[in-house]
Amino acid sequence: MGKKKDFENRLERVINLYDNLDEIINTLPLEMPDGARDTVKKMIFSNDEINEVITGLKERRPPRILLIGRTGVGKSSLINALFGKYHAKTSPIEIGTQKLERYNYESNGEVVFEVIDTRGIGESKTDNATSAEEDLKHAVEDFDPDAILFLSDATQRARMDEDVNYIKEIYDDIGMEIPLVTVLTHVDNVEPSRIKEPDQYNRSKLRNIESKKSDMEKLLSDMNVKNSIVIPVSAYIEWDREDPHLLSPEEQKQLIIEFDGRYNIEELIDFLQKNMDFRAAIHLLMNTRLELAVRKISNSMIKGFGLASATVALTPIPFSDIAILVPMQLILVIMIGYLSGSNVDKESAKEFLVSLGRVGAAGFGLRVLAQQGSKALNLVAPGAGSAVSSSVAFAGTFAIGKAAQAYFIEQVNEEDLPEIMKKAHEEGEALQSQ
Ligand SMILES: Nc1nc2c(ncn2[C@@H]2O[C@H](COP(=O)(O)OP(=O)(O)OP(=O)(O)O)[C@@H](O)[C@H]2O)c(=O)[nH]1
Ligand SMILES: [Mg+2]
Repeated sequence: MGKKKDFENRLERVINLYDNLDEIINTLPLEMPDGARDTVKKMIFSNDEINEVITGLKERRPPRILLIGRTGVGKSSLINALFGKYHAKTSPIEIGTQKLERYNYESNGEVVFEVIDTRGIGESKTDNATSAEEDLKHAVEDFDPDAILFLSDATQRARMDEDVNYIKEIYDDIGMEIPLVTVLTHVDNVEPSRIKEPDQYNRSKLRNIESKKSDMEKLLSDMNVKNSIVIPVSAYIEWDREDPHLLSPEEQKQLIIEFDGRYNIEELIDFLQKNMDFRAAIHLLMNTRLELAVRKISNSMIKGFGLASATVALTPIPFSDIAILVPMQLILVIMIGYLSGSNVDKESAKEFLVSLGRVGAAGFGLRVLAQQGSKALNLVAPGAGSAVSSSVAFAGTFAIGKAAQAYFIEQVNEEDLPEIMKKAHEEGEALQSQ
């Protein structure tokens, strides 16, 4: 089974777990006071963050990207560089009267990217500039891009002013809601241009790249283009056949990287995944950096369950907070287990939770677990003194989630868990005080 297929199966399991949460909660291997199971359900189902993650997983979809840049600046190359694979383009559909094309990138019959590509810069002014901008504006409204990538060639200083001028006009029109990235392309050609291996860039090359970046930043800020970060990249790849764009999609699929000159593409992916819609970000990562997709989902899940735990502490309930928190933590552990693809079930997740208590790491829940061992999970003792503060509840669940992530996903050794929990607990406390 392919890595991606395997990952899709794991996501299905997580989604299924959520969709059948009722049943799961009713059969958790815990003794719980009457009515506690309903409270657990309510706490999880009413949490916005958890909802958002699950909805994001269910509705994951290809990112929609607006690419702006001159002919030859490297728009098509950048997309292939993002994937590290040559993806065939569907036939472009022309939009409006100007050079505006819409197409998809596909892999194994599946759409991985939807793109609108505009070669507007410097080429539209002569004929009919107003209608070019109008076309673009309408296209953006219809297309609703997740991000705008504005490409400028790092080695063509003379053009940068013009490029920035153009982007400003567009940006003023389109508005500032959409993440804008100014991508400086062709940085492998920055002096000393003989150095092409990205891991061999020397200090003078790195300094020159840095200075191109500051030039661009200054131009943008002089033009009052706010909120655009500048990311210098090289999308340079030599494939095992020449003129890959002339090959058939069948042949393109077979292309192999002969020389990989890509530089800083990871930073671009990272910015995009952090700043675009969750549904699109998951899809992007599934096709580019699968491990990061897993971590992003589990991090969001941990945060969601942490916040739900904090809510428990703030809500008056007729039994001990712990009677609600421990089952929630157990469900979080099961979810992370499913996400990791390991063979966890309710029982083994419970054992994991108990063992966390046994290692005696600091933090809520754990202290309780440490004191009482597995008996702590026989949650029948309601009463006074059992309430916890919301920050303690958040940090405790957060730490347990991080420990599960480390153990199931990153496969760290059990001996390292106490230290990981301690750090996570501190991190959880710091997050709460923000
Ligand atoms: N050295 C180097 N060459 C690049 C880089 N990016 C693209 N190229 C080359 O530049 C040429 C043009 O790249 P494309 O990706 O086709 O440019 P484009 O912006 O899609 O051009 P149009 O489709 O005509 O608008 C190709 O020969 C690429 O191999 C880069 O980062 N470094
Ligand atoms: Mg192109």
